[in-house]
Amino acid sequence: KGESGLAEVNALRQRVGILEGQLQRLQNAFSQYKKAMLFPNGRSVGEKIFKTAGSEKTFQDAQQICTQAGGQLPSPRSAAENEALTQLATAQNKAAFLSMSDTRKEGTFIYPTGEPLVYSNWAPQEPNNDGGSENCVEIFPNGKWNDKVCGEQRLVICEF
Ligand code: 289
Ligand code: CA
Repeated sequence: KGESGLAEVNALRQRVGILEGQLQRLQNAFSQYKKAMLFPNGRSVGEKIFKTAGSEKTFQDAQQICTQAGGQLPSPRSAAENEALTQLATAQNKAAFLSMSDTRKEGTFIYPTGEPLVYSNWAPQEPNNDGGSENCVEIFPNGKWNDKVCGEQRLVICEF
């Protein structure tokens, strides 16, 4: 009994050693994969990833592109997330659409989930609903936000 117990412990030790090696190789491969995946048009913030393909589309088309890719339009919920989007917009020198809109109730911007904003970075005097028909939100290369007509074409950035 004592000897067979020792053999079992040794067998388990060997299996743990093998698993540790496999985990290490997986971690190395994942870290390499992340770097390659984010180069040059992606940014990661916490568990979020933002990525742009560089093209410009209307809000509706941009929404569809992101959804089809398994993501969604970007919902920056903190200064750090806004900064990551700013870097992508700056690199492309283009304003990009965010996910939020006030189509349901003028003046109340919500996420696609229906939740009201927990963070905002409006440019001075914005949102102003210019011409009475600005229900979408663009982020400028300087990181500030403007409400904008949804039918305009803006840089597509998706959030994953
Ligand atoms: O069509 C008006 C827009 O292009 C923008 O014009 C001005 O920059 C400001 O009035 C903005 O609020 C507006 O979205
Ligand atoms: Ca505006």
